[in-house]
Amino acid sequence: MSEFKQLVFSGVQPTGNLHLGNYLGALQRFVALQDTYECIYCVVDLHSLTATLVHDDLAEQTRAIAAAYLASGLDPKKNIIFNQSRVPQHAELAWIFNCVARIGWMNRMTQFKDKAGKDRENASLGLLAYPSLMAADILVYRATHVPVGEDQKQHLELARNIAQKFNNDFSEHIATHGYGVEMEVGEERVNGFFPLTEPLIEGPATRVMSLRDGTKKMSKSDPSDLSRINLMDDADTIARKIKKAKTDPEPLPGDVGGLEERPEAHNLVGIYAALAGTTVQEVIRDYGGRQFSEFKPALAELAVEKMAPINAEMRRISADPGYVDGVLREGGERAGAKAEETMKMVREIIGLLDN
Ligand code: AQP
Repeated sequence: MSEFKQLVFSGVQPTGNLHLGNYLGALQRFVALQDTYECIYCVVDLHSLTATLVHDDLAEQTRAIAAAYLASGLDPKKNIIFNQSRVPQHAELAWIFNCVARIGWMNRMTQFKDKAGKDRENASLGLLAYPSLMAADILVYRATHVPVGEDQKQHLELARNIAQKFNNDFSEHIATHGYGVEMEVGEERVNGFFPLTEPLIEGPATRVMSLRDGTKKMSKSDPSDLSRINLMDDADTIARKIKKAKTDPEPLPGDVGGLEERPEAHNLVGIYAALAGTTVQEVIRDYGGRQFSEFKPALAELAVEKMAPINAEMRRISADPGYVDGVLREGGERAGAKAEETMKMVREIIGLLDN
């Protein structure tokens, strides 16, 4: 029996300006994977409704994320690039997964706890069910690999739990229809309809931290703009934010172990390594023992060198919204055809009348 075909899926929400964390944790990785995998990259606009239901500029923000994908180097011919809401099969499968997943699983999600805060009873049902839609985004293509930042690890584990429960609950129906695929799970070989998708959380910047507080994730929703480098920041702004980045008074350590307990230093070294396409070890080899007054200007220069072309390309692409819409439309058609293939089988497995 055949194995699942290797396929990469990932997405970014249109909830504000993209920052260096999104770029290093996600976009830069997406670009690296396009040469070795078949890839589907989505602007997950339905997810953004869990943050704010009413957006005045959702279409603009959706285009901006797509422009960032293209400006970072994703090829719309090689990959499928589209926005989630164009393919209603995502929401259809999410509903089925809402009936597979357990409320207890959702309640344990740290992102839900963080975002709902103290007033959980007043959070939207969509915020609680978010990981179920994320599982559907991935599994409607039966994707095998998902490049994400560290913050999404728990959601990926939940997607695996959902896939496994669906495979178990419907094992007889899956077998009756002959839709099972063999896969390796640990030491065992098992048969199922959905793959147990692997997260790809790799490289020196899987969790880029705030420039103002090395213990907090760099985030679009941080009220301080100085906490992050936005993809649309100009060279002066990037340099100023790095200069103002919080650090401690010690020089950089002579070995990597010396970065433990120094979150701000660790963060800046990780950012440097990811931008330079090298490792934290190599950065420490070059800069160990140097003061931040030397390291920060080098980091600023590197960040400007890497980000300026992306920034310029984003501006160029964004000036032609017709082009971006065309990419998303065409990608949506290709994605929709693949998603419908899966959903036809899912409807049969479940026993929904669909003829
Ligand atoms: N700080 C980060 N470091 C590394 N990767 C990150 N990602 C986000 N922040 C970091 C990765 O970027 C991808 C897209 O994220 P998203 O926009 O879908 O969702 P998010 O994680 O909610 O982004 P933010 O900036 O943190 O937004 P808010 O402030 O709304 O919570 C994902 O792969 C994510 O891992």
